[in-house]
Amino acid sequence: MMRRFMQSVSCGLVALAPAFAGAQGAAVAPVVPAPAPEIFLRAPVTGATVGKTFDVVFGLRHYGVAPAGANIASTGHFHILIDVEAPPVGAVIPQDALNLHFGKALIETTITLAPGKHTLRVVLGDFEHKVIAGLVSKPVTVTVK
Ligand SMILES: [Cu+2]
Repeated sequence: MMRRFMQSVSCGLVALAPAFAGAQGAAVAPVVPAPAPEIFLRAPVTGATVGKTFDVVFGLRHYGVAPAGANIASTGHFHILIDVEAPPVGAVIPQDALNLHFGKALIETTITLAPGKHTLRVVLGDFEHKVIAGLVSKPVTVTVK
């Protein structure tokens, strides 16, 4: 029961918490909303100049990583979008040379791009590769030499 309660809080369904505590007659502690999840690139940073083959390190706060196909609440897997906008929330992320999936729950990788300026976005997709609300990074512009 406690586990369910904790999951509810972490999912942001905080309205359940006071009712739960009240049902047991316990004092109701102030409910702190779950922090908003955040996605970003740890590397490269925007404005960086990188070689044709370079490391990409994903960043994620207040959310979890799980393999594609694993339907686990508040988790997803990373995608790198290269020179394309993210699909709308809930849309399936295409799978092609510009939309890379990391369905084995990787948190870092190495990619190779043609020389020139490129814009990278990291997007968390759910177990069905659908864009999760709030989990599209800011664009990161890099120069590949
Ligand atoms: Cu995917």
